[in-house]
Amino acid sequence: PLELKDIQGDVLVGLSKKTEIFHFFQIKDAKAFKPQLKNLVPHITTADKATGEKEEIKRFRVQRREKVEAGDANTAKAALSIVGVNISFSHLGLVQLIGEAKAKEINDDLFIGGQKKDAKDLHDRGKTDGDKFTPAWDAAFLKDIHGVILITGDSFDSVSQKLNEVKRVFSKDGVSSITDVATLAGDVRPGDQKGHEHFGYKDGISNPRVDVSSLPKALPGQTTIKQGVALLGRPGDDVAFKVGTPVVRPKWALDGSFLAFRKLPQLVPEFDKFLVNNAKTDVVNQSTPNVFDDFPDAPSATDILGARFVGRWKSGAPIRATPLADDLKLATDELRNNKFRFNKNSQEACPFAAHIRKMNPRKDVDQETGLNPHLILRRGIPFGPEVTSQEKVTNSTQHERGLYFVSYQSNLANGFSFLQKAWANNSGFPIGTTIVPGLDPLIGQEDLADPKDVRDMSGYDDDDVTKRLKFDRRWVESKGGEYFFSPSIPTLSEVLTT
Ligand code: N7H
Repeated sequence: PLELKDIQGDVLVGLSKKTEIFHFFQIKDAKAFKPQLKNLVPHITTADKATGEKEEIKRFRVQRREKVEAGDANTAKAALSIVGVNISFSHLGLVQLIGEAKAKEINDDLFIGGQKKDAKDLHDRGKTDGDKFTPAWDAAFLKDIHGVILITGDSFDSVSQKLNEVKRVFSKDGVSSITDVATLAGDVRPGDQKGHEHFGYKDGISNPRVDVSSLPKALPGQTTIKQGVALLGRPGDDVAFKVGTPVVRPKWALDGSFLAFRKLPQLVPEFDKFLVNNAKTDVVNQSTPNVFDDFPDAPSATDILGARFVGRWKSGAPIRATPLADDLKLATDELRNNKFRFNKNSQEACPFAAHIRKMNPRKDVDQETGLNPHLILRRGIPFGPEVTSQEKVTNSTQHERGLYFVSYQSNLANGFSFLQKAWANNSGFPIGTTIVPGLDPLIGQEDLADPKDVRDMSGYDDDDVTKRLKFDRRWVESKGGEYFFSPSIPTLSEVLTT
């Protein structure tokens, strides 16, 4: 049976994070690295530990609120320091540890090939030279990366301190067994933007629940996926597109999960400017008196257009349930904010191409065979500073910011890579609609080699959903990434260390 103590915490539960460091490395001396990896295991946050910590944080918050309400100012400032550690390896990293033949037993072509090889098919920007495609990525991601150490915590200080501690584990007599490739840090946004990504939309509302009895019960509208959609070697870990056909996996892959990492910078002022330029002018504006008594905070035309791109208002309220105006109560009510299904072949309430409809087409496709195998566990974090007043005035990005996207899935060709290629980048998805949906406005990438493939969508205007809107650019452009494997704890301590 599956045990939470055997699985890395970020996979099934998610590590608690205000700040997160991704430390990408190469293994320089595999012989020295292996026993050191064994020493790292006690530092790793397992799924049962992560569950306990989540509960501790909840209790802490409740207590703090009570104390604040009672007027205790000192307690209000109290912080809870929880630091998490996880580790994952690329195919090249596994080759260093167990040799090429054994590493290949994992039986996942996209993982074995690495993300750089998948970049062209993902429609990342890049250069073609004969048969060779080099994505326009940051230099670090063009290098060989063997693994990534994830460190999460409540402050940059505590995660940096932990990273130093972890680096000492991989060092003996001043000699390290690993070389740094890059250390990237992400942060939850400040103040009332906490939990929102840089375009301003609340993130982390919808994730599937994995069918494990010791995990919390599903919330209304939350899909429970088979264990094997997230974990290798478990029921539901199926051959790509062949539901019910288990992939052959080696024993050592059991309870591991593939981690897809993407560095996704976002052009926020440019995105905002496009919304302003293309918002309808005939809608009640925030500054004009409001005609709807029911909606004292009627949204601006710009907010409506943005919400139709995402499928949720900035607050997180789903437009399928509240298409005309935001609803803050609905947004924060976890019993209701996921409880909706799309109206098949209709995009009046929510465009087919809206990001959350493309990524989780509830009711547009068959739930068991067409949808559930493609659900992923998202664990990303924003990076970069807040938009400055100068950037706002000039409508142009001067400081890089965006999302460090992280997803876990048992099969990359069913999970991340599929979602990007088959749904986000595919103008014809969802299929069978009378109006061509178009691309996901946020992350959809057109084929740059095909002049006929345009980045546009229908359904942006709820008065005439046949109208199409052409996007003037990509507001999210991948700057790199890699596919990793997050092994189970037994595999970390027994297989990769000998
Ligand atoms: Fe997306 N955004 O902030 O606008 N995403 N996403 N994503 N995304 C979601 O429901 C965003 C990206 C998914 O179950 C929300 O939790 C941004 C990639 C999936 O209903 C928001 C970027 C992929 C869901 C965003 C980005 C996905 C989802 C709503 C890039 C996969 C759940 C919050 C910079 C290939 C859908 C929520 C569901 C939700 C945003 C990337 C997938 C607001 C800015 C690359 C599966």
